[in-house]
Amino acid sequence: MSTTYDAMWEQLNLDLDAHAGLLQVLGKFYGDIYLSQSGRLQGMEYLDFVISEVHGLRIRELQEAKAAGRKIVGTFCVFVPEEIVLAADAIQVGLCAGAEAGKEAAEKVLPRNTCALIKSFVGFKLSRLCPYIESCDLVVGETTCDGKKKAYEIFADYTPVYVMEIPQMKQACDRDLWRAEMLRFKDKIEEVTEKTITPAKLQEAIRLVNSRRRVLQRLNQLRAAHPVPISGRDVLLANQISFYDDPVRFTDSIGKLCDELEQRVGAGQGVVPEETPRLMLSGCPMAIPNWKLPYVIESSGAVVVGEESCVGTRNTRDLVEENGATMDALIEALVDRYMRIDCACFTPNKERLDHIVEMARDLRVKGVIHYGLSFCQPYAIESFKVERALKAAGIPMLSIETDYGMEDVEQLKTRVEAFVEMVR
Ligand code: BJ8
Repeated sequence: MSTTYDAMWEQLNLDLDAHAGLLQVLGKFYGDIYLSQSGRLQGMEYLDFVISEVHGLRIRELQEAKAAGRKIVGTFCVFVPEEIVLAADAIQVGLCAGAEAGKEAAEKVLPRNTCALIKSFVGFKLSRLCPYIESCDLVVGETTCDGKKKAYEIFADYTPVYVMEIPQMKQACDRDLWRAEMLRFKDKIEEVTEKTITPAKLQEAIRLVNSRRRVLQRLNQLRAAHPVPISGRDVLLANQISFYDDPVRFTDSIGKLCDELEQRVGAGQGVVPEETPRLMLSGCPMAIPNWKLPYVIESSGAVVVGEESCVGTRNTRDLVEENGATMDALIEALVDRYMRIDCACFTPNKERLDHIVEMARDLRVKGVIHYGLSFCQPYAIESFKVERALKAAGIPMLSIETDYGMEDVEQLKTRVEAFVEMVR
Protein backbone atom coordinates (compact mmCIF):
# COMPACT_ATOMS: atom_id res chain seq x y z
CA MET A 1 0.00 0.00 0.00
CA SER A 2 2.82 2.37 0.92
CA THR A 3 4.17 3.59 -2.44
CA THR A 4 0.68 4.32 -3.80
CA TYR A 5 -0.38 6.43 -0.85
CA ASP A 6 2.88 7.95 0.45
CA ALA A 7 2.17 11.38 -1.03
CA MET A 8 -1.31 11.47 0.53
CA TRP A 9 0.03 10.41 3.95
CA GLU A 10 2.79 12.99 3.72
CA GLN A 11 0.23 15.66 2.96
CA LEU A 12 -1.67 14.56 6.06
CA ASN A 13 1.56 15.11 8.00
CA LEU A 14 1.87 11.49 9.16
CA ASP A 15 5.18 10.24 10.54
CA LEU A 16 5.84 8.05 7.50
CA ASP A 17 8.39 5.69 9.08
CA ALA A 18 6.37 5.06 12.23
CA HIS A 19 3.23 4.68 10.12
CA ALA A 20 4.90 2.12 7.83
CA GLY A 21 5.89 0.16 10.95
CA LEU A 22 2.30 0.27 12.21
CA LEU A 23 0.89 -1.04 8.92
CA GLN A 24 3.41 -3.85 8.89
CA VAL A 25 2.46 -4.97 12.40
CA LEU A 26 -1.24 -4.65 11.57
CA GLY A 27 -0.84 -6.77 8.42
CA LYS A 28 0.95 -9.54 10.31
CA PHE A 29 -1.56 -9.43 13.17
CA TYR A 30 -4.47 -9.65 10.73
CA GLY A 31 -2.88 -12.55 8.89
CA ASP A 32 -2.38 -14.50 12.13
CA ILE A 33 -5.78 -13.78 13.65
CA TYR A 34 -8.07 -13.55 10.63
CA LEU A 35 -6.67 -15.02 7.45
CA SER A 36 -5.53 -18.16 9.26
CA GLN A 37 -9.15 -19.14 10.05
CA SER A 38 -10.70 -21.93 8.01
CA GLY A 39 -14.23 -22.12 6.63
CA ARG A 40 -14.68 -18.36 6.24
CA LEU A 41 -17.53 -17.07 4.11
CA GLN A 42 -16.77 -15.65 0.71
CA GLY A 43 -18.45 -12.40 1.74
CA MET A 44 -15.62 -11.83 4.22
CA GLU A 45 -13.41 -10.97 1.27
CA TYR A 46 -15.03 -7.55 1.26
CA LEU A 47 -14.02 -6.96 4.89
CA ASP A 48 -10.51 -8.32 4.22
CA PHE A 49 -10.24 -5.84 1.37
CA VAL A 50 -11.46 -2.95 3.53
CA ILE A 51 -8.83 -3.82 6.14
CA SER A 52 -6.09 -4.11 3.53
CA GLU A 53 -7.02 -0.58 2.42
CA VAL A 54 -7.79 0.79 5.88
CA HIS A 55 -5.35 3.69 5.57
CA GLY A 56 -5.43 3.76 1.77
CA LEU A 57 -8.58 3.72 -0.30
CA ARG A 58 -10.98 4.86 2.44
CA ILE A 59 -8.68 7.78 3.31
CA ARG A 60 -8.50 8.71 -0.37
CA GLU A 61 -12.31 8.68 -0.48
CA LEU A 62 -12.39 11.01 2.52
CA GLN A 63 -9.88 13.35 0.86
CA GLU A 64 -11.97 13.39 -2.30
CA ALA A 65 -15.09 14.14 -0.28
CA LYS A 66 -13.28 16.99 1.46
CA ALA A 67 -12.15 18.38 -1.88
CA ALA A 68 -15.81 18.35 -2.94
CA GLY A 69 -16.68 20.44 0.11
CA ARG A 70 -17.87 17.77 2.54
CA LYS A 71 -16.69 17.81 6.15
CA ILE A 72 -15.31 14.87 8.16
CA VAL A 73 -16.39 14.40 11.76
CA GLY A 74 -14.50 11.97 14.03
CA THR A 75 -16.04 10.35 17.11
CA PHE A 76 -15.15 7.99 19.96
CA CYS A 77 -18.53 7.10 21.35
CA VAL A 78 -21.83 5.66 20.14
CA PHE A 79 -23.63 8.56 21.82
CA VAL A 80 -22.71 10.94 19.02
CA PRO A 81 -25.76 10.95 16.70
CA GLU A 82 -24.42 10.14 13.25
CA GLU A 83 -27.84 10.97 11.79
CA ILE A 84 -27.25 14.68 12.41
CA VAL A 85 -23.81 14.57 10.80
CA LEU A 86 -25.12 12.75 7.70
CA ALA A 87 -28.09 15.11 7.43
CA ALA A 88 -25.61 17.95 6.90
CA ASP A 89 -23.97 15.96 4.11
CA ALA A 90 -20.87 15.40 6.26
CA ILE A 91 -19.15 12.03 6.90
CA GLN A 92 -18.77 10.54 10.35
CA VAL A 93 -15.90 8.20 11.16
CA GLY A 94 -15.49 6.29 14.39
CA LEU A 95 -11.87 6.84 15.34
CA CYS A 96 -10.30 3.51 16.16
CA ALA A 97 -8.31 3.76 19.42
CA GLY A 98 -7.70 0.02 19.60
CA ALA A 99 -3.90 -0.22 19.29
CA GLU A 100 -0.93 0.27 21.54
CA ALA A 101 1.16 2.30 19.06
CA GLY A 102 1.68 5.80 20.42
CA LYS A 103 1.38 4.69 24.05
CA GLU A 104 4.76 6.19 25.00
CA ALA A 105 3.80 9.60 23.61
CA ALA A 106 0.42 9.40 25.37
CA GLU A 107 2.01 8.64 28.72
CA LYS A 108 3.93 11.92 28.51
CA VAL A 109 0.67 13.86 28.83
CA LEU A 110 -1.61 11.35 30.60
CA PRO A 111 -1.21 9.31 33.79
CA ARG A 112 0.01 5.77 33.13
CA ASN A 113 -3.03 4.39 34.90
CA THR A 114 -5.38 5.60 32.15
CA CYS A 115 -7.35 3.09 30.08
CA ALA A 116 -5.73 1.86 26.86
CA LEU A 117 -8.51 3.28 24.67
CA ILE A 118 -7.85 6.83 25.85
CA LYS A 119 -4.07 6.42 25.63
CA SER A 120 -4.53 5.05 22.14
CA PHE A 121 -6.39 8.04 20.68
CA VAL A 122 -4.13 10.57 22.37
CA GLY A 123 -1.04 8.56 21.36
CA PHE A 124 -2.16 8.25 17.73
CA LYS A 125 -2.56 12.01 17.52
CA LEU A 126 0.72 12.88 19.25
CA SER A 127 2.66 10.33 17.19
CA ARG A 128 1.01 11.38 13.88
CA LEU A 129 -0.03 7.82 13.09
CA CYS A 130 -3.70 8.03 12.18
CA PRO A 131 -4.83 9.38 8.80
CA TYR A 132 -8.45 9.40 10.04
CA ILE A 133 -7.73 11.83 12.88
CA GLU A 134 -5.68 13.96 10.49
CA SER A 135 -8.58 14.03 7.99
CA CYS A 136 -11.11 15.31 10.54
CA ASP A 137 -12.50 18.82 10.41
CA LEU A 138 -13.94 18.25 13.87
CA VAL A 139 -13.54 15.61 16.56
CA VAL A 140 -16.55 15.14 18.82
CA GLY A 141 -15.92 14.10 22.39
CA GLU A 142 -18.42 13.40 25.16
CA THR A 143 -18.65 13.53 28.92
CA THR A 144 -19.01 9.82 29.51
CA CYS A 145 -16.25 8.55 31.81
CA ASP A 146 -13.93 10.97 33.63
CA GLY A 147 -10.86 9.70 31.77
CA LYS A 148 -12.27 10.54 28.35
CA LYS A 149 -13.77 13.81 29.52
CA LYS A 150 -10.45 15.10 30.83
CA ALA A 151 -8.41 13.65 27.96
CA TYR A 152 -10.44 15.71 25.45
CA GLU A 153 -9.13 18.83 27.16
CA ILE A 154 -5.62 17.70 26.25
CA PHE A 155 -6.66 16.49 22.81
CA ALA A 156 -8.13 19.93 22.09
CA ASP A 157 -4.63 21.41 22.21
CA TYR A 158 -3.84 19.49 19.03
CA THR A 159 -7.04 19.33 17.00
CA PRO A 160 -10.49 21.02 16.90
CA VAL A 161 -12.65 19.27 19.49
CA TYR A 162 -16.31 19.73 20.40
CA VAL A 163 -17.68 18.02 23.52
CA MET A 164 -21.27 16.82 24.00
CA GLU A 165 -22.57 16.62 27.53
CA ILE A 166 -23.98 13.14 28.15
CA PRO A 167 -26.36 12.74 31.08
CA GLN A 168 -25.33 10.29 33.80
CA MET A 169 -28.86 9.35 34.88
CA LYS A 170 -32.16 8.75 33.09
CA GLN A 171 -34.61 11.04 34.85
CA ALA A 172 -36.87 13.60 33.12
CA CYS A 173 -34.33 16.39 33.70
CA ASP A 174 -31.58 14.23 32.11
CA ARG A 175 -33.73 13.76 29.07
CA ASP A 176 -34.21 17.53 28.85
CA LEU A 177 -30.47 18.02 29.06
CA TRP A 178 -29.90 15.45 26.32
CA ARG A 179 -32.49 17.07 24.03
CA ALA A 180 -30.76 20.42 24.52
CA GLU A 181 -27.40 18.81 23.76
CA MET A 182 -28.80 17.22 20.61
CA LEU A 183 -29.97 20.65 19.40
CA ARG A 184 -26.65 22.30 20.36
CA PHE A 185 -24.88 19.57 18.35
CA LYS A 186 -27.15 20.20 15.37
CA ASP A 187 -26.24 23.90 15.50
CA LYS A 188 -22.55 23.07 15.70
CA ILE A 189 -22.70 20.72 12.73
CA GLU A 190 -24.65 23.29 10.71
CA GLU A 191 -21.99 25.87 11.55
CA VAL A 192 -19.05 23.60 10.62
CA THR A 193 -20.63 22.36 7.39
CA GLU A 194 -22.33 25.66 6.49
CA LYS A 195 -25.41 23.60 5.64
CA THR A 196 -28.92 23.69 7.01
CA ILE A 197 -30.35 20.42 8.27
CA THR A 198 -33.90 20.05 7.00
CA PRO A 199 -36.48 17.54 8.30
CA ALA A 200 -36.29 15.70 4.96
CA LYS A 201 -32.48 15.37 5.16
CA LEU A 202 -32.64 14.24 8.77
CA GLN A 203 -35.26 11.64 7.99
CA GLU A 204 -33.17 10.32 5.12
CA ALA A 205 -30.15 10.07 7.43
CA ILE A 206 -32.20 8.29 10.11
CA ARG A 207 -33.34 5.73 7.52
CA LEU A 208 -29.77 5.20 6.33
CA VAL A 209 -28.32 4.61 9.80
CA ASN A 210 -31.29 2.39 10.69
CA SER A 211 -30.67 0.26 7.63
CA ARG A 212 -27.07 -0.30 8.70
CA ARG A 213 -28.30 -1.24 12.18
CA ARG A 214 -30.86 -3.62 10.65
CA VAL A 215 -28.30 -5.47 8.57
CA LEU A 216 -26.08 -5.89 11.64
CA GLN A 217 -29.11 -7.15 13.58
CA ARG A 218 -29.68 -9.69 10.82
CA LEU A 219 -26.04 -10.76 11.02
CA ASN A 220 -26.38 -11.20 14.77
CA GLN A 221 -29.53 -13.27 14.41
CA LEU A 222 -27.93 -15.56 11.84
CA ARG A 223 -24.72 -16.08 13.79
CA ALA A 224 -26.80 -17.27 16.75
CA ALA A 225 -27.70 -20.48 14.91
CA HIS A 226 -26.54 -23.87 16.07
CA PRO A 227 -24.06 -25.08 14.85
CA VAL A 228 -22.41 -21.64 14.84
CA PRO A 229 -21.99 -20.58 11.19
CA ILE A 230 -19.41 -17.75 11.51
CA SER A 231 -16.62 -16.98 13.95
CA GLY A 232 -17.01 -14.31 16.60
CA ARG A 233 -13.90 -12.63 15.24
CA ASP A 234 -15.49 -12.19 11.81
CA VAL A 235 -18.67 -10.65 13.24
CA LEU A 236 -16.62 -8.36 15.49
CA LEU A 237 -14.73 -7.21 12.41
CA ALA A 238 -17.99 -6.34 10.64
CA ASN A 239 -19.06 -4.30 13.67
CA GLN A 240 -15.69 -2.53 13.83
CA ILE A 241 -15.68 -1.67 10.13
CA SER A 242 -19.25 -0.34 10.35
CA PHE A 243 -17.84 2.69 12.19
CA TYR A 244 -15.80 4.04 9.32
CA ASP A 245 -16.85 2.47 6.03
CA ASP A 246 -19.26 4.17 3.65
CA PRO A 247 -22.68 3.30 5.18
CA VAL A 248 -24.46 2.46 1.91
CA ARG A 249 -21.69 0.22 0.57
CA PHE A 250 -21.21 -1.42 3.95
CA THR A 251 -24.90 -2.21 4.38
CA ASP A 252 -25.04 -3.69 0.92
CA SER A 253 -21.94 -5.85 1.46
CA ILE A 254 -23.10 -7.16 4.83
CA GLY A 255 -26.49 -7.91 3.26
CA LYS A 256 -24.72 -10.18 0.77
CA LEU A 257 -22.69 -11.76 3.57
CA CYS A 258 -25.97 -12.46 5.39
CA ASP A 259 -27.50 -14.08 2.26
CA GLU A 260 -24.55 -16.45 2.15
CA LEU A 261 -24.77 -17.06 5.88
CA GLU A 262 -28.47 -17.86 5.54
CA GLN A 263 -27.64 -20.63 3.08
CA ARG A 264 -25.04 -22.01 5.43
CA VAL A 265 -27.49 -21.96 8.34
CA GLY A 266 -30.15 -23.58 6.12
CA ALA A 267 -27.72 -26.37 5.28
CA GLY A 268 -26.94 -26.86 8.96
CA GLN A 269 -23.24 -26.13 8.44
CA GLY A 270 -21.10 -24.81 11.26
CA VAL A 271 -17.73 -23.11 11.24
CA VAL A 272 -16.74 -25.01 14.39
CA PRO A 273 -17.69 -28.51 15.65
CA GLU A 274 -21.22 -28.68 17.05
CA GLU A 275 -20.10 -29.32 20.61
CA THR A 276 -17.89 -26.18 20.78
CA PRO A 277 -18.93 -24.17 23.87
CA ARG A 278 -20.79 -20.97 22.94
CA LEU A 279 -19.64 -17.90 24.88
CA MET A 280 -20.69 -14.28 24.96
CA LEU A 281 -18.52 -11.22 25.49
CA SER A 282 -19.73 -8.30 27.57
CA GLY A 283 -18.16 -5.02 28.60
CA CYS A 284 -15.81 -2.40 27.16
CA PRO A 285 -15.84 -1.72 23.43
CA MET A 286 -13.25 -3.48 21.27
CA ALA A 287 -12.10 -0.80 18.88
CA ILE A 288 -10.27 -1.89 15.77
CA PRO A 289 -7.63 -3.53 15.78
CA ASN A 290 -8.32 -4.89 19.26
CA TRP A 291 -8.81 -8.60 18.50
CA LYS A 292 -6.74 -10.05 21.33
CA LEU A 293 -9.38 -11.52 23.62
CA PRO A 294 -11.69 -12.94 20.88
CA TYR A 295 -8.62 -14.59 19.41
CA VAL A 296 -7.61 -16.03 22.78
CA ILE A 297 -11.16 -17.34 23.34
CA GLU A 298 -11.55 -18.86 19.90
CA SER A 299 -8.15 -20.51 20.05
CA SER A 300 -9.05 -22.00 23.44
CA GLY A 301 -11.78 -24.30 22.12
CA ALA A 302 -14.80 -21.95 22.39
CA VAL A 303 -16.69 -19.72 19.98
CA VAL A 304 -18.05 -16.20 20.58
CA VAL A 305 -21.72 -15.83 19.60
CA GLY A 306 -22.47 -12.32 20.84
CA GLU A 307 -20.89 -9.06 22.01
CA GLU A 308 -22.78 -7.01 24.58
CA SER A 309 -20.72 -3.92 23.88
CA CYS A 310 -20.71 -0.66 21.94
CA VAL A 311 -18.84 -2.48 19.18
CA GLY A 312 -21.67 -4.99 19.18
CA THR A 313 -25.32 -5.07 20.16
CA ARG A 314 -25.39 -1.85 22.22
CA ASN A 315 -24.84 0.04 18.99
CA THR A 316 -27.30 -1.88 16.85
CA ARG A 317 -30.09 -3.07 19.16
CA ASP A 318 -32.28 0.05 19.05
CA LEU A 319 -33.57 1.79 15.94
CA VAL A 320 -34.76 5.39 15.62
CA GLU A 321 -38.46 5.88 14.87
CA GLU A 322 -38.22 7.12 11.30
CA ASN A 323 -41.65 8.45 10.43
CA GLY A 324 -41.68 11.81 12.23
CA ALA A 325 -42.94 14.59 9.99
CA THR A 326 -41.37 17.59 11.70
CA MET A 327 -37.92 18.51 12.97
CA ASP A 328 -39.23 18.36 16.55
CA ALA A 329 -40.61 14.85 16.07
CA LEU A 330 -37.37 13.61 14.49
CA ILE A 331 -35.20 15.14 17.23
CA GLU A 332 -37.50 13.59 19.83
CA ALA A 333 -37.09 10.20 18.13
CA LEU A 334 -33.30 10.59 18.25
CA VAL A 335 -33.44 11.59 21.92
CA ASP A 336 -35.55 8.50 22.67
CA ARG A 337 -33.25 6.09 20.93
CA TYR A 338 -29.98 7.46 22.29
CA MET A 339 -31.33 7.62 25.86
CA ARG A 340 -31.76 3.85 25.66
CA ILE A 341 -27.97 3.30 25.50
CA ASP A 342 -27.00 1.39 28.63
CA CYS A 343 -23.33 2.38 28.99
CA ALA A 344 -21.76 1.71 32.40
CA CYS A 345 -21.29 5.47 32.74
CA PHE A 346 -24.98 5.66 33.78
CA THR A 347 -26.23 5.24 37.30
CA PRO A 348 -28.23 3.23 38.10
CA ASN A 349 -27.85 0.95 35.10
CA LYS A 350 -30.24 -1.91 35.70
CA GLU A 351 -31.20 -2.09 31.98
CA ARG A 352 -27.72 -3.31 31.12
CA LEU A 353 -27.95 -6.17 33.63
CA ASP A 354 -31.33 -7.18 32.19
CA HIS A 355 -30.01 -6.98 28.63
CA ILE A 356 -26.99 -9.15 29.44
CA VAL A 357 -29.08 -11.89 31.04
CA GLU A 358 -31.67 -11.78 28.26
CA MET A 359 -29.00 -11.91 25.57
CA ALA A 360 -27.12 -14.76 27.26
CA ARG A 361 -30.37 -16.76 27.46
CA ASP A 362 -31.40 -16.01 23.87
CA LEU A 363 -27.99 -17.00 22.57
CA ARG A 364 -27.97 -20.17 24.71
CA VAL A 365 -24.43 -19.48 25.87
CA LYS A 366 -22.53 -21.66 28.28
CA GLY A 367 -20.91 -18.64 29.88
CA VAL A 368 -20.08 -14.95 29.64
CA ILE A 369 -16.64 -13.38 29.57
CA HIS A 370 -16.75 -9.87 30.99
CA TYR A 371 -14.11 -7.72 29.38
CA GLY A 372 -12.79 -4.62 31.09
CA LEU A 373 -9.94 -2.46 29.91
CA SER A 374 -7.48 -1.99 32.78
CA PHE A 375 -8.24 1.24 34.71
CA CYS A 376 -11.79 1.47 33.33
CA GLN A 377 -13.72 2.02 36.54
CA PRO A 378 -17.30 2.11 35.18
CA TYR A 379 -17.09 -1.35 33.63
CA ALA A 380 -14.84 -2.85 36.32
CA ILE A 381 -17.18 -1.81 39.11
CA GLU A 382 -20.30 -2.81 37.20
CA SER A 383 -18.83 -6.25 36.51
CA PHE A 384 -19.66 -7.28 40.10
CA LYS A 385 -23.35 -6.63 39.50
CA VAL A 386 -23.19 -8.33 36.11
CA GLU A 387 -21.70 -11.44 37.71
CA ARG A 388 -24.38 -11.45 40.40
CA ALA A 389 -27.19 -11.10 37.84
CA LEU A 390 -25.75 -13.87 35.68
CA LYS A 391 -25.23 -16.13 38.69
CA ALA A 392 -28.88 -15.71 39.63
CA ALA A 393 -29.74 -16.85 36.10
CA GLY A 394 -27.40 -19.86 36.43
CA ILE A 395 -24.89 -18.55 33.88
CA PRO A 396 -21.18 -18.61 34.81
CA MET A 397 -19.01 -15.55 34.18
CA LEU A 398 -15.27 -14.97 33.92
CA SER A 399 -14.02 -11.43 34.47
CA ILE A 400 -10.98 -10.38 32.45
CA GLU A 401 -9.14 -7.09 32.75
CA THR A 402 -6.46 -6.38 30.21
CA ASP A 403 -5.08 -3.76 27.83
CA TYR A 404 -3.74 -3.77 24.26
CA GLY A 405 -0.32 -5.26 25.13
CA MET A 406 0.49 -8.84 24.16
CA GLU A 407 2.51 -9.70 27.28
CA ASP A 408 -0.40 -11.35 29.07
CA VAL A 409 -1.67 -13.50 26.18
CA GLU A 410 -0.40 -16.77 27.67
CA GLN A 411 -1.80 -15.94 31.08
CA LEU A 412 -5.17 -15.04 29.54
CA LYS A 413 -5.15 -18.25 27.57
CA THR A 414 -4.65 -20.30 30.73
CA ARG A 415 -7.58 -18.58 32.45
CA VAL A 416 -9.87 -18.78 29.42
CA GLU A 417 -9.03 -22.46 28.80
CA ALA A 418 -9.84 -23.28 32.44
CA PHE A 419 -13.19 -21.43 32.08
CA VAL A 420 -14.00 -23.23 28.82
CA GLU A 421 -13.25 -26.60 30.46
CA MET A 422 -15.46 -25.65 33.39
CA VAL A 423 -18.49 -24.70 31.25
CA ARG A 424 -18.08 -27.47 28.69
S1 BJ8 B 1 -21.38 4.55 25.27
S2 BJ8 B 1 -18.86 2.26 26.48
S3 BJ8 B 1 -18.40 4.11 23.47
S4 BJ8 B 1 -18.35 5.76 26.66
S5 BJ8 B 1 -13.01 1.83 28.40
S6 BJ8 B 1 -12.83 5.30 27.69
S7 BJ8 B 1 -15.58 3.99 29.64
S8 BJ8 B 1 -12.27 4.17 30.95
S9 BJ8 B 1 -15.48 3.55 25.94
FE1 BJ8 B 1 -17.64 3.94 25.64
FE2 BJ8 B 1 -19.50 5.61 24.74
FE3 BJ8 B 1 -19.93 4.20 26.95
FE4 BJ8 B 1 -19.91 3.01 24.63
FE5 BJ8 B 1 -13.76 5.31 29.70
FE6 BJ8 B 1 -13.85 2.74 30.24
FE7 BJ8 B 1 -11.84 3.69 28.84
FE8 BJ8 B 1 -14.34 3.61 27.81
